[in-house]
Amino acid sequence: MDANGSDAIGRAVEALRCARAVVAITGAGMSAESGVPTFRGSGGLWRTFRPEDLATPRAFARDPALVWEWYLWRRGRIAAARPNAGHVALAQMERRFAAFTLLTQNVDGLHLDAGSRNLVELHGNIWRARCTEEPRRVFDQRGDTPGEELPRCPCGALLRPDVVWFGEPLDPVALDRAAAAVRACDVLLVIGTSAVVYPVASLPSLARHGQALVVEINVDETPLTSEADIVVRGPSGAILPQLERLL
Ligand code: BV8
Repeated sequence: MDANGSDAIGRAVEALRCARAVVAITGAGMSAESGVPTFRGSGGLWRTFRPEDLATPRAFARDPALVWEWYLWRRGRIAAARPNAGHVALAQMERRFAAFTLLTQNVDGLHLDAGSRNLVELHGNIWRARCTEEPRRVFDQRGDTPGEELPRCPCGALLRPDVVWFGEPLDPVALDRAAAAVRACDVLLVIGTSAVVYPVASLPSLARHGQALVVEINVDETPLTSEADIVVRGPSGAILPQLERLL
């Protein structure tokens, strides 16, 4: 693990300058400076519920109205948010490397809004809804005004947020793409994630079994910190533009 501060930034820039393939994994901390609440950090979410209590199929089966209320409230917070300088820096980095893949756990769509294209939304996207009977029927609800009734598919079945809940598998194609990119990369940036949600939290060790150098960018310590080669302590909205400018 590296000393913090400018030395860490210098070493991260040096590693990136030599890299052909770079992967970035992002979590809720990436959007904190856009005003989107994180899950487990201070400030927290609207209710004292844990995501594990609301973001599950069982919670939806038990009380779909409560789960939709939570997601509609989150959509309201996200609709007011704009990509911050960290999102923009990652979109610019995409054009600087022969291979750059952005893997996000975030469902807020802010990486897309910032212009990132080689992007894998591993936990889905809050602006989409899908049919509970025909999962391939997906609807973009960005800009929709929620009605009084719970949203339903033309087939009559309830719609649900098109995100991955706890206890649900990630899309195997997306996960394979993520694992392949991580295995092949020279530098893995792990940004704004508490690194406790699996299987995404297992990706950094996959990178280290390859030849990758792991750089953690976070305001706090996480279970990954002791495993990272370089630890840059600070807000991603400030650190990422600094890294991008120095490349
Ligand atoms: C699955 C829904 C299997 C969308 C979310 C081992 C292996 C496999 C699974 C498990 C396992 N152990 C346990 C499990 C089960 C579970 C799990 O990991 N539980 C945890 C809690 C222990 N995993 C699952 O259930 C996964 N499914 O494995 O299925 C399977 C296989 C076959 C068949 C059936 C089943 C599904 C995981 C996805 C769950 N869905 N959300 C939504 O509503 O958003 S996860 C939820 O947490 C969000 O998606 C969020 O993105 C994610 C991770 O949180 P973070 O992004 O890290 O955010 P957090 O607030 O925690 O941390 C923010 C960080 O940012 C902090 O470190 C903070 O310091 C930092 N920060 C703050 N500000 C800044 C900053 N950093 C930089 N700059 C700043 N300004």
